Amino acid sequence: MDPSVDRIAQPWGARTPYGRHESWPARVDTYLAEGVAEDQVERWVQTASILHSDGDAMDVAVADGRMAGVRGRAQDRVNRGRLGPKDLFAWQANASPDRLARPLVRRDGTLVECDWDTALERVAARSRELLDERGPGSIGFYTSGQLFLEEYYTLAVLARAGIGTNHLDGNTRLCTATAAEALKESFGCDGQPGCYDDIDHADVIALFGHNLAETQPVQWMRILDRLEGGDPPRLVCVDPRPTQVARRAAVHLAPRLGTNVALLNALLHEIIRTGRVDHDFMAAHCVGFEELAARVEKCTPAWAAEICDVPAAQIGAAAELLGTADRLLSTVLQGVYQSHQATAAAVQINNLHLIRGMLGRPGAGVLQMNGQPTAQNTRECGADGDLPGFRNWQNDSHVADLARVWNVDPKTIPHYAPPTHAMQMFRYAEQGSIRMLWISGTNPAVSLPELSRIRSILGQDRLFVVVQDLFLTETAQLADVVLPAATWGEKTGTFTNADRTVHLSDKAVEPPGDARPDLDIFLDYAARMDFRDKDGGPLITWHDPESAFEAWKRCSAGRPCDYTGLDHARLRGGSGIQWPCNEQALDGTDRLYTDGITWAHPDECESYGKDLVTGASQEVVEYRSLNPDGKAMLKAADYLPPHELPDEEYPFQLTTGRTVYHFHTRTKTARAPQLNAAAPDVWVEASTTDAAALGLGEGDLVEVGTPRGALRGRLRVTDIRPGLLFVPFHYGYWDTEAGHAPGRDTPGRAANETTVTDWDPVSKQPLFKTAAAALRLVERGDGGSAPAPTTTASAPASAAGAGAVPATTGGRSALVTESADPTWDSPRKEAR
Ligand SMILES: Nc1nc2c(c(=O)[nH]1)N[C@H]1C(S)=C(S)[C@@H](COP(=O)(O)OP(=O)(O)OC[C@H]3O[C@@H](n4cnc5c(=O)[nH]c(N)nc54)[C@H](O)[C@@H]3O)O[C@H]1N2
Ligand SMILES: Nc1nc2c(c(=O)[nH]1)N[C@H]1C(S)=C(S)[C@@H](COP(=O)(O)OP(=O)(O)OC[C@H]3O[C@@H](n4cnc5c(=O)[nH]c(N)nc54)[C@H](O)[C@@H]3O)O[C@H]1N2
Ligand SMILES: [Mo]
Repeated sequence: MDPSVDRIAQPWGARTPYGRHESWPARVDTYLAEGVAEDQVERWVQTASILHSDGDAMDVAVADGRMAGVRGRAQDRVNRGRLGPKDLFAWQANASPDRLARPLVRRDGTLVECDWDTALERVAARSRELLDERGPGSIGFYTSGQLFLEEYYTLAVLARAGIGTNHLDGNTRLCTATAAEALKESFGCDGQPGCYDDIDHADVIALFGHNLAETQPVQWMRILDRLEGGDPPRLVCVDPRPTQVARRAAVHLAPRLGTNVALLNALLHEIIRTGRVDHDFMAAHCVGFEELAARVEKCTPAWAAEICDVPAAQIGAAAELLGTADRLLSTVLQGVYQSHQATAAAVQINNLHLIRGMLGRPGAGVLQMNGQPTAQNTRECGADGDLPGFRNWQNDSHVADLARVWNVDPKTIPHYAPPTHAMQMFRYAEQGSIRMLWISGTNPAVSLPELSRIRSILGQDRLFVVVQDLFLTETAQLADVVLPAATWGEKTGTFTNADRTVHLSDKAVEPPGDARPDLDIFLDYAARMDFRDKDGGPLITWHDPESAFEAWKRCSAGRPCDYTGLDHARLRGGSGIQWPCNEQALDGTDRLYTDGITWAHPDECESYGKDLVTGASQEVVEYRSLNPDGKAMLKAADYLPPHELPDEEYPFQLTTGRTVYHFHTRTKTARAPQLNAAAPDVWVEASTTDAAALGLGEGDLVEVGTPRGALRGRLRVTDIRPGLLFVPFHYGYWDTEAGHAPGRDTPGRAANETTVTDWDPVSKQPLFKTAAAALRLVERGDGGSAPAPTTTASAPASAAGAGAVPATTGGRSALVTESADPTWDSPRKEAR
């Protein structure tokens, strides 16, 4: 019998240790709903997880026409059969009784059910009116990192060439805009250099602002397995909270919020000072070293220690590890991307790799991570603020090439200015130049900063709001038209994870009621709008996921994200495959830049770069003089203090983020009983020192206030650095007793009631991780504890003593079978 593990109590399951340069053993995780036996499963349908950017491959069990469980796919390169807690349990939300089953339109102030014809005709009619009266700039699209490739591509074509608007962006702006921007700044083009297999080969793994244990738990299992095998890697963790990553790190640096650039400049300073620089690599592949060396010359560890409040000796110890690594793997995520000086900091991590020549070899790579499962596709397909196929909006020949693919006049594709970013789109809606906003697969009434402002923007009469979702979310409640979407498991399509692995997700079951796949909704709208190409033929010539994928292949041909070697049939059965995949690389490509920098030439690059302080776009002339031969660019940046610093009224720093059990605004994970129970409500983390100073204890109801607003939650006292508060951003109000938005006298519980409308000047990614806040007692907890997990970064402080807070467990309903597969040797060979 294979062992069963409570995967709420043990999110990472049992260990399968392996040594450096060995291949990661398979372990197949299976969860079947209570009462369903394996022989009752009628079919297993191939897919991958849609609750983070890892792309954990799995099969969905179907019994009686319904989803009944999931099982990891041992043959997949990404997870070798393992699944994380959300992968295992969140599929249950698909069958939730409150799924939207019929379109809704607003009549006399209330949303009422209608048929598709009525709903889509209303959207098309409003679009036509606005196009006539105000032009394409009055229509905006705000999409997601959670739809499928085929859907984004269709949306990009209909918005950019059909409507002709420049206002199309994704919630990827909140998520991986900085990842994309940092890659463009350093390598001239988006595209993840490294891959997950680098975990097998690295001797030092550095995680910058990345709580991998909770946000990509399966790759954390891989690191845990290496930590218990031969020649384990040493970890460097840069995170102000005591995450599981921090607890296992050889060096844990816990800087003040917003000081990443100071810390990184000191690390670069030390590496250069100690001569641990690969001059041959730089001579062959980089420009800008002298400027970088000059800029960090004064950035000693002692200097950074003051700014970051981290001991200089610890900075030295980290520099020693990074400087002497034989194969260094770095990962970067929201502690950098959503913090102050986001792009400037992310670029310094690229610099670290470039000056050490740590690129393009097994174990030597950088992962500028994605967050959302399909954010990569939003970027590639041009459904975020970029042109499809990583084409450069400032390069007329790139625009002409796109126009050729779409058979439209280049003038049809807006490229007079950078594509509008999401924060600017909301500003335009606020100011009244955008009059229609079509929101698909995202819940901005919980996930954007400064929610009172977002609610008032979306609530305006003059703004026509379309929301395409699975549930009547906080955002959908503010819509004029609500379109019920089919989701993962109910539709077929592909998506690409953070290491460029493309997975197929097949339809397993029927969607509820009249809900339709996002692709069908976009195609129906395009047909109603009768978008035409320059010869009068239909602009959009495809009609289903497979033909949409084929259309995308034509657009990606010859581009860095080349999909021409892939098709749906090839992705069925084996492992996911990494792009570029074409005639030259039929089995896909593990790593980019194995043979020099490929996409930075002035004629090829996706971007001419930006000023790291002001964000101003550079022109081709500047780019050509800086980088005539298309090498990697070392771009230096000075540290600048965060805009909002603690003061007397707001003495704390506040940051926000995630827990392993929940996904975003919890539309799925709150509807999965095991996940919901593990973290049913919001909480506030503070240090033992601060709690003692304020006379606060575990479980007290506290209020966190900033100049924007306030939220209330129970206090969890942890080993977080003093002066810092943390609030998970998962909790909106749809499932509260009130069920409606907080008012002036009823503080909410969403973290974004408090966050600031401010963004990185370069990537335009909002700052969710740097604010000043006040903390006060509302009501004593009477010995109860906060609804915060004990298994993760929110574990009670060590000083609290074991047993003071009940441990997070899942019980019988969270038991998962973990089967080792000793026969499994090389999944990659098997798959190809
Ligand atoms: N369980 C779970 N997994 C997820 C998601 C989810 O909602 N739940 N969402 C997915 C998505 S879309 C994303 S974007 C990723 C995000 O994944 P992560 O980036 O790993 O998650 P966060 O919790 O947002 O932030 C990571 C860490 O940044 C630290 N941090 C905050 N401020 C700073 C700072 O100024 N400097 C540094 N160095 N660190 C700082 C925080 O303490 C936190 O531990 O997760 C993906 N995976
Ligand atoms: N304070 C704070 N705020 C943050 C962050 C933070 O760390 N702190 N992180 C930011 C980040 S990185 C992210 S990615 C965002 C996430 O923010 P959101 O994107 O707003 O969060 P989700 O809850 O994932 O919203 C996705 C919506 O799409 C719906 N949906 C799911 N699948 C489908 C589908 O197939 N079709 C359609 N049409 N709809 C679907 C879901 O029901 C849900 O309502 O939040 C950002 N906001
Ligand atoms: Mo994200």
